[in-house]
Amino acid sequence: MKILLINPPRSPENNILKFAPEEAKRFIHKKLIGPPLGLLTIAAAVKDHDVTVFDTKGEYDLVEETPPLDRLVRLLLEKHQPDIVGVTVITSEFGFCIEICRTVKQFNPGILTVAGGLHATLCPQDFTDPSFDIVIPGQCPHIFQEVVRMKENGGSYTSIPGILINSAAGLHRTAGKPAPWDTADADYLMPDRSHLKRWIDTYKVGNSPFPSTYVFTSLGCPYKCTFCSIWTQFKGKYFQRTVESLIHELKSIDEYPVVRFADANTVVDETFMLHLFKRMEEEGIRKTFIMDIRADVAANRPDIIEKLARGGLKVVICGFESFRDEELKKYHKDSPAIDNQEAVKVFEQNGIMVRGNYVVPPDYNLNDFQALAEYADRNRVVYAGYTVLTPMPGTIYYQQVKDQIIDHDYRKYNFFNSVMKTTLPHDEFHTRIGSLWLIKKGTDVI
Ligand code: B12
Ligand code: SF4
Repeated sequence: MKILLINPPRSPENNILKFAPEEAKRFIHKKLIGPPLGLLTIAAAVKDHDVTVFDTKGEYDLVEETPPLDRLVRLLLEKHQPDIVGVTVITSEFGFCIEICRTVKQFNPGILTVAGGLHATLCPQDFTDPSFDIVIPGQCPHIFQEVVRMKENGGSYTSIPGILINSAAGLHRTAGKPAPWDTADADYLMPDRSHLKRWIDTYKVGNSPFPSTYVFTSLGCPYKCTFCSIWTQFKGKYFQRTVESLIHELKSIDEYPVVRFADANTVVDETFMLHLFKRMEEEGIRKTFIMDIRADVAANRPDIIEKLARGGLKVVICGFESFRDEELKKYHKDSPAIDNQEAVKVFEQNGIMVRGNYVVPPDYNLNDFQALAEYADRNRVVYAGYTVLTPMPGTIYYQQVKDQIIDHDYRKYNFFNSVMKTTLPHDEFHTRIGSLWLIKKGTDVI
């Protein structure tokens, strides 16, 4: 089978950038770069077939005059003549996934279109556009293998448990439970990064001359923050990889001197992390590491941060979220604001650059903005990010406020646009968040 897996482009919607004062614009992050790990894992699962992965994000970064998406996809279809096209979907890129699948169906209705990824897991009911044939929620490399087998052998997809089939009769879930798949451990499949050679030079963060890649050490999260879709994606379960499988993966990615751990919360099992760093030392693995670490971990266990720093940890992304305990409680963050201050000290003592992220609720008034600015100023970090508290579909926060949502355009669900009514006038709210991006120590942008 010829399989074409497409990573959709980024959503261009960014009201913080649009309304920010000129002097802040250069600091506001415009694009996150990184490999589509999900698609690369799916590619690894069907490697015996003729598989092509196309990263449109990488392509638009690499070649300025890349044609618009529909034209680009048509060119790909003409070149590869696939039997199956797969797309990976997060909420803000859902519209582009529809555009990709519609272009596929116009080109050749016989091509099977398959959607997977976070949004397919949390909101499979959204995939009613006739251009989608099959939706596979969850960690599903084994199910995708079955779909490919069925396409090859001409059987009926209804016999595959755990998928959604979209037809003229509507979107229907097949009966039965999918076979278990131990995605982080026994069944772990290493993402096939060989597909990314063309775009490797675009995967550079900030001023780094070296390309970076993502590696996940775990999936899910044991915490339950109301605005977060990571724990809901895994129904609150947490899956840790093994140290030796990580060592194997890290040894196989020499071309990437910078590694960002993709876990949204990297240090959950402290013993595991220390063991991993000890094994890296034994194996002579020397890389620069970027991690997401909760403030309470740094505040409570400075000894761990010290050891990780010695092993190559250079940048930490830390979700400060708020400077007010009552807000942190409301978000179920399970970590008071004082931990943010402590964490900054611990990271800095160890030479680690911090990217601290605050989320700004739509009901902030002028006094709230002033108080946040003063706090952020007192606790300056090298890179600071200020985004909008957004009700991502599939989160508790979405359930709490869904009746107050006024903008249902998914392209805006990327933390850079308010989709709810703001207390301040809409444009001013975004301008004020834009101004906050000036409050930081460094001059680089990541
Ligand atoms: C790596 C990553 C990225 C990478 C690559 C994503 C891509 N597709 O290009 C980059 C850096 C580009 C990225 C960008 C963004 N990201 Co991001 N990213 C992640 C991260 C850290 C890890 C995801 C991951 O790799 N998981 C591991 C893989 C193996 O799991 P998986 O993706 O779920 O894939 C499995 C299944 O879902 C399935 N699957 C996946 N795709 C497909 C496709 C098919 C056909 C099939 C059958 C199955 C299938 O099979 C896979 C293997 O089992 C997550 C946070 C996290 N820890 O989960 C955020 C996350 C997914 N990102 C998020 C966001 C919001 C963004 C941005 C919009 C942020 C921003 N404001 O800019 C941008 C998007 C574009 C932009 N504006 O720049 C949110 C999504 C929220 C939501 N509900 O939509 C997350 C959850 C982070 C968060 N803070 O909440 N991201
Ligand atoms: S925000 Fe971080 S700590 Fe909270 S549930 Fe999500 S990943 Fe876990």
